[in-house]
Amino acid sequence: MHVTSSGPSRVWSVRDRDIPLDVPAVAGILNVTPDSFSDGGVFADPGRAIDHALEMVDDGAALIDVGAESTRPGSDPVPADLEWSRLDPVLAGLRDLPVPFTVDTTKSEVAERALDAGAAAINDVSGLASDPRIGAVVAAADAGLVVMHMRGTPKTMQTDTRYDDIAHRVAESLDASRRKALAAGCRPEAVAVDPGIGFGKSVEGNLELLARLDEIAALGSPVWVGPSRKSFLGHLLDAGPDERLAGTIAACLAAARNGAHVFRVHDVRAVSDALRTQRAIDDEPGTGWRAGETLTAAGVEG
Ligand code: HH2
Repeated sequence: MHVTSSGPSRVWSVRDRDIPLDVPAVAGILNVTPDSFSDGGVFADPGRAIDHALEMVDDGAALIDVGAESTRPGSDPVPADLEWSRLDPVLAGLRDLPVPFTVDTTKSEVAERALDAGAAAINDVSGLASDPRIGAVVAAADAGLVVMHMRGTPKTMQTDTRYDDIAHRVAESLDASRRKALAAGCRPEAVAVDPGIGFGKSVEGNLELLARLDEIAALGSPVWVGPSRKSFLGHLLDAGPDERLAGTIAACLAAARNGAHVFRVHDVRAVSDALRTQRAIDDEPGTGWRAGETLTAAGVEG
C-alpha cells in the first residue's frame, strides 16, 4: 500500500523545533562506540566523530543520532558512566550544528545528562521497557522521544523471533510504549515510533514489517525506521556490512512509500538522494519539477 503524506501528525516536535514530516528526514548515525556492528571504533575519537557529523549534515542529514552503547544482537549493556564518558566530549561539539541531535540511550541518567547538553530528543530502543523514568525525563525537558520495538534485550532478542502476526504485534507494543510516554507527560506530537528492524526479528519478519509499515504509520505518530546495513540484508544479499548500501536504499524507499518519516542511516548522501528522487517521481508528474527546484538545476546540468 502506498501511504500519502496526509497522516494526522505533520511535524515531530522536539523542544523548540518542529521537524516537518511531509519531506523525508534522514537521521545520520553517529556511533561513538568501540564495537558497533558496522562502524565500531571508527568514530570513537571525539574530533573524528564531530567531523563525521558535519559531513553527514553536508550530505543532507536533518538530524544526527548519536549512540555510545552498541545494541547489536548478543551485546551486553555498558555502565551509565562509561556510556556518558563516550558521549560527553562529542555532545559539546554537536551543539553548534545547524541541525538537532538525538541521543540513543536506554538509561534515564544518560538521557538526563544528554538533554542538559542540548539533545533535542532521546531515542530509546527499549520503548521505555528498560528504564521507564526516561518518559518523565523527556517530558521535563519538553524534548522528543523515539520509542522503538524490541523483544527482550540485545543479549536475548534473537532467541525467539516468531510472531503470530508481526505487524500487528509490533504496532500493539508501540502503542503501549507511546501510552507510557504520554502518561509520563510527553506531548503526543513529541513521541515517534520505530518498528525496530533487526531487533528480535527474523529475515522474513523484517521484510514483512517494511512491507506492512502502513500499519505502524496508522498509529498516527511520526515513524522512524532503521534498516541501515543490517544483517537481514546480509542474509538476503549474501553481503558484508559495507556491501549493503543498495539493500539499505531499497528498504528505505519501500519504508517511505509505506509511511515512514525519519530514516536512520549510515550512508546519508546516498539515501537522501534516493529518497529525493523517489519523491520527485511520486509527486504528480510536472509538479515534481516545480516542487524540487534543486532537482531541476541538477537535471538540466546532467
Ligand atoms: N538500530 C540500531 C540502534 N539504534 N534506533 C532506532 N530508533 N532504530 C533502529 O533501527 C536502531 C536504533 C542499531 O544499529 P547501529 O547503531 O548501526 O549499530 P549498533 O547498535 O551496533 O551500534
